[in-house]
Amino acid sequence: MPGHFITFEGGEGAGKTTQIARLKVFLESLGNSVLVTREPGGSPGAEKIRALLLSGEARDLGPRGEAMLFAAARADHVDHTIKPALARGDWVLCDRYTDSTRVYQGEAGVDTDYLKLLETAAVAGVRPDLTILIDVPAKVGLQRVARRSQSDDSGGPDRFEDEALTVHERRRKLFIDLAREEAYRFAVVDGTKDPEYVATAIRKAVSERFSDDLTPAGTATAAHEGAV
Ligand code: T5A
Repeated sequence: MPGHFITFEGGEGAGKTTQIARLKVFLESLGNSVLVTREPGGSPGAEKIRALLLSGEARDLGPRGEAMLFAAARADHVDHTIKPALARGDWVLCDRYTDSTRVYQGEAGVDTDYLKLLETAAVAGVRPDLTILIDVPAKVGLQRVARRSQSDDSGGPDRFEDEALTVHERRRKLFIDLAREEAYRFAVVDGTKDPEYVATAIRKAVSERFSDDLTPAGTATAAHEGAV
């Protein structure tokens, strides 16, 4: 498909949403069409499943059942949002994708082969071209989330934030392990730095990975011709 698919991964409060917004502005400034989306969610059907998952209402299904719901949400998201956008030639920036399932549901004890089966069925061949892992110590991310909750009154921790610090640290390690195993598609960025530093590192990773594609086909020529 003609589009570009970039996923953002990391623990709670790593800064994914903040950095996706910045990368969108950068890509649009070059004349690209950008779609920002998220998981779980990103399509009407998947947003309904998101509400179930994050409220904790699905917790009684156990980690295997929750993994199935994440996969069902992903299948709907891929079919109704991601694939059409990539087919149009958009840059798709997605807040979490398959690596979050591997890490969160994997850490919760769901069998790796079972997760692979669900993943293959849900993504229908739609794999990220680049995955940005924003790495922060779990404590730093959780403190940011707690500060944000106090300032915007958004309530307490959701189902997956509400775990012991050791669980969050294990998730962080699993993300790092994945980035090492699949280094061909990962860029790891230090998320403890200030937002502008992190944004610069992400733009560098994107520019390196997509050096020939950052400007939509024809735009550079047209701009040049206009200038002459
Ligand atoms: N999940 C998800 C699974 O278990 N399995 C799956 O398959 C999938 C897809 C989703 C939850 O679902 C789980 C994982 C999650 O627990 P969510 O509400 O979408 O939950 O939550 P998150 O994706 O974790 O999003 P957060 O909003 O919590 O974190 P972000 O987006 O990483 O962080 P952001 O940008 O909102 O920043 C958080 C705060 O920090 C500040 C921001 O201003 C904000 O206040 N900040 C910084 N402060 C200092 N320095 C920086 N560099 C900063 N960057 C941001």
